[in-house]
Amino acid sequence: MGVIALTRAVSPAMDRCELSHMERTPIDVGRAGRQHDAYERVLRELGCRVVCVPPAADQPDSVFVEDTAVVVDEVAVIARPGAEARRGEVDAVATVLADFRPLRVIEPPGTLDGGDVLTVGRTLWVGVSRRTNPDGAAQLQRILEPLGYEVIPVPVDGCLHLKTAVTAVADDTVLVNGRWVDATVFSGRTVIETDPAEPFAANVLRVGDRVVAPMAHRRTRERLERRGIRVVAVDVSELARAEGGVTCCSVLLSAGVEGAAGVEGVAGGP
Ligand code: CIR
Repeated sequence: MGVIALTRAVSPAMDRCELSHMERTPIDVGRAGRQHDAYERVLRELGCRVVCVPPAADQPDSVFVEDTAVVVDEVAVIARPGAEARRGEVDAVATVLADFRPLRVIEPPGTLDGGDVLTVGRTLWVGVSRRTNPDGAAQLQRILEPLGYEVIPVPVDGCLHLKTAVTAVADDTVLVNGRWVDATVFSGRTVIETDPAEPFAANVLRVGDRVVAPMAHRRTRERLERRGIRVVAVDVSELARAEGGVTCCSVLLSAGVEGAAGVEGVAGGP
């Protein structure tokens, strides 16, 4: 089964991005665009069909398309970003996703950023963070548990999203910065710690049997390679200045399970 990767171009207004845990430093938007092009090329080389959401020049963070949706085989859940300035990003993504999946929607007062959702098989860990509130996590649970998914809320502290602190590098293995998330919630799985000198290195993107990881985090890459994990390095240094990593710039979904069936919310459900 193939993989579709939704992406969205870098906005010329990216230097007005949201920032929570990082100092603002000048962003070379042209260079960010070239890095994003190279990222899309890598996804294609790894076998993804890249589908571009129409660009949003006036939405500084729109390249970080991951935050706008959570997609499983049965449905696409349209997120409600915790940063108010980002809420306008979701409509265009929903329009594209409607071609591939029935849509569900996170409704007020819930907030949820896709960057807070780590999916491995039929388990989803949801970071409760400054962006995703308990109501947003509970709505995701109400949407997905009837479909046979287990949804596990996890407190996140000190970083932007759950996936800033942890991602999966194999079905049974997670890459974790234990300073930002309690690694014991992944018990039963192998835990690889990021190199202490590379706190942002836990954000890697698994595509098939490869892991896409930022070039800047050499020591953590070497840790992964020593465990037999095949890593493809990409330069995302300008995107990182906007507090973005490699998962943020795409939404991956399995191809071949498409079906569209309208929109349905869950607020106020049982
Ligand atoms: C934000 O603060 O929302 C953006 N500047 C960065 C979002 C990164 N997204 C992600 O990690 N999923």
